[in-house]
Amino acid sequence: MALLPILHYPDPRLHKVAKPVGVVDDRIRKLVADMAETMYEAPGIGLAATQVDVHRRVVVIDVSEEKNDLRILINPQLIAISDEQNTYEEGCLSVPGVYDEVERPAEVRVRALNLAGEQIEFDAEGLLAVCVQHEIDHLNGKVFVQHLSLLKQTRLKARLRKQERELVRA
Ligand code: QAP
Ligand code: CO
Repeated sequence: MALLPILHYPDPRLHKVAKPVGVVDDRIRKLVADMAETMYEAPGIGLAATQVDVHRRVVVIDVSEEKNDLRILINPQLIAISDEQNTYEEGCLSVPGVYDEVERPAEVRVRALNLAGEQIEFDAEGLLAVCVQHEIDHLNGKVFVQHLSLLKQTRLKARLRKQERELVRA
């Protein structure tokens, strides 16, 4: 097990599109173990491989209070989305300290592979639905702030670049 460094927005590598996993082998299982450790340590409720600079379609999620309900999604897809939309104040381990409201479908049906390489399907609503959609966005190179207005994105980029510069000098 190992903690993996997390990329921070506006790093251009966050916009790479991840490739599907062909075979769920030991390399993927090691990646999943390291991603789960990294997510729990942060702590966070979801992490996509893109955020640790691995451009494969792998996601880990745990939205439980007790942190004992790890979901591993390999090649996840939304196979149905509700017309009903919900708004949630999202954050991201790749955009620390920044939270803003994003509107998305309230309910989704998800298809993915598990660690055994078997196809799974489930319905998600509430926080889990938000998290699945947020993480699939990462695999497609999209960070949640890209759902915000262009004015907000421009201001945020400027602020985060300045912060990063000050950190480097300190
Ligand atoms: C994505 O986000 C998500 O700013 C997962 O300083 C967020 O785990 C899905 C975190 C909200 C659904 C709703 C953020 C940790 C963790 C921070 C996270 C921070 C420390 C974010
Ligand atoms: Co995120």
